Amino acid sequence: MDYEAERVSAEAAIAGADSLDALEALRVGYLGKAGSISALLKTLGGMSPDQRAADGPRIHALREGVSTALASRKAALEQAALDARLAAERIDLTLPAPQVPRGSVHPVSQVMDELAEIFADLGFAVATGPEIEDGWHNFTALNMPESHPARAMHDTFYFSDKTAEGEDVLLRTHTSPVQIRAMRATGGTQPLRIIAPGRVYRSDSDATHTPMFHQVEGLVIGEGIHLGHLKWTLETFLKAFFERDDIVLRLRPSYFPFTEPSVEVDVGYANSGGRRVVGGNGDDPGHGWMELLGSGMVNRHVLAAGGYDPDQWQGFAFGVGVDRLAMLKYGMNDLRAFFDGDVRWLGHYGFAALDVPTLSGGVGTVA
Ligand code: 2NL
Repeated sequence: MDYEAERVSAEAAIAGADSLDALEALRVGYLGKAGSISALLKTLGGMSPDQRAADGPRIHALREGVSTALASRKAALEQAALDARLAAERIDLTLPAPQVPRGSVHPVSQVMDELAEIFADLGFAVATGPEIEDGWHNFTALNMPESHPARAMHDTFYFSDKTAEGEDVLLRTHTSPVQIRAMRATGGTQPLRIIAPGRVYRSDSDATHTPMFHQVEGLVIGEGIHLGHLKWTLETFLKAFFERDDIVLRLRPSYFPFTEPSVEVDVGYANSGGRRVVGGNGDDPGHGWMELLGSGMVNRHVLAAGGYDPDQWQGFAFGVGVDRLAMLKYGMNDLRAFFDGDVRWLGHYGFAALDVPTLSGGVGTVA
């Protein structure tokens, strides 16, 4: 038997195998249990010692040659299969990414950002402070002593403990205590122009009240500040916020413990298909007045509690509900939906993260 010719022909067949399956079929044909080379190996047992000494090395060389050829063809075919797969599954990393659902900015956050921007252009800084307050900063400093009926009217959430000074511990019912803290921080020596936006809490819950809501208060302190400054500031703010020039205000005398005189501010609106649209004179046909803000000149007791000499300094202040402002501007009608966290509501009323407010309208930036 010409083992060498057998090896050459086997190696040629192996080199010509064009798939891993064809190669496996060849392997079984040569080296499998019933394979031709396996059969040759079995003949060694029946040979004479001389013949075995002569044929043994040849048959083993044949088996070695075929094994090596099978392994190298297998590696080549696998490499070709991998190359083909890599070519087919190539990813273009420069293609635009598929759209994925994104979060959105809550209307309350959007309105707070708008307020901060409008008032920044009028020279107001944003002040923040603790939501857990003491009775002195939340009430006493605002001209509401222990016995004051307004204190009971605030539906306050109280904690069970007291401060080291024996004061009540409570959730702030308005952002005024932030302003008291800001006043005291100047030592009563400098004018002040701040807004204090944030969460406030009252134990009250129905269709138009939630136990947590958002308020922004504004405070200006200076020498010679008067009601005219208050009116101009609120008018300028509301025109910028509602993005219209025909905002008409009506100021009515009112009462707050922390301001004297106190002024309630109504804004004219038009009835438009059952919806109230801010703008126009409330006395005109098809129009009305809606209460929007509370404000007034800072009460001298409050100036004194803030560390200012009320004979030298004057100030005005105002407070407004942010949730209500958002509803009016963006047309929501159910306050409770604000805090449900329903992604369908958020998707509908939410703002894109980079939809930065641009409401400054040329008032001019104050350094
Ligand atoms: C309303 C009324 C108001 C103030 C808030 C204030 C703060 C200080 C001193 C004086 Cl530190 N006043 N804040 C003044 C008038 C009204 O809010 O109806 N808010 C929704």
